[in-house]
Amino acid sequence: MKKSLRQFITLSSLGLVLGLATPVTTIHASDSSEADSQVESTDESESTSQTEEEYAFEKKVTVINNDEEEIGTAHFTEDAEGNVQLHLELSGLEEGEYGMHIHEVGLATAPTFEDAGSHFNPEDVEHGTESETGPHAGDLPNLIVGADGEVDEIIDIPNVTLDPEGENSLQSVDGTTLIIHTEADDYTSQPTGDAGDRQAAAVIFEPQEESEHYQASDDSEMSQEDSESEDTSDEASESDTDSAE
Ligand SMILES: [Cu+2]
Repeated sequence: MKKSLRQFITLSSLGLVLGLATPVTTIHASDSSEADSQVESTDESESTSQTEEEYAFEKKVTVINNDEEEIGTAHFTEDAEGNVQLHLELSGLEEGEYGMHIHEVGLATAPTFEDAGSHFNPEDVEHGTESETGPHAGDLPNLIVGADGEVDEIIDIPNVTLDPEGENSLQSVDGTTLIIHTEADDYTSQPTGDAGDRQAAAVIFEPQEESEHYQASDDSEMSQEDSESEDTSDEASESDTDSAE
């Protein structure tokens, strides 16, 4: 009994010693861990974007062809300095050189993609890098597709932003669409570079509610699919009127 008591005392005094010692270390520990966690937390918020290479903004969209088949992705990114890039990964294209632009409406209905409108040109200048006042903000270099039909390219887009508050923002009221044409852009012909028809497209940003092009895409799809629920809501509104009477 005595032994165990002594052991207890020894242990508890040891604990005291440790207990005395620990606050000192804890202060250090908590100080450093706080500092660590602060660094970590700032790191974390940065690292979320850091994993995406510090993108301030990004938008990844699916590219479709005239048959509405998915042929790849277009990944738009903007770093903290406002440098916008497009990483284009496509497959199944025919070998060739094709005009490529960002167009001014965020709609792309196959097969023609005509609803994407004209080139994105918020500064109202001429088309093409070889024009006097151009190029359009949405003008891009021709896309070169090799014999394998694959594209894996990073393209700088110098005169736009993904920042909805910024100038020449791709998040414009009418939205924006990436279009790949069937012919090469000659960089001079007005207003389109004589790039032919449209063989592929990717809506980058859809038209916003205040746009005349706004289609409430998801909702309208929903209501088309759920015509039953539309009926019910009609009934509900009818019964509302009934009850109001
Ligand atoms: Cu175009």
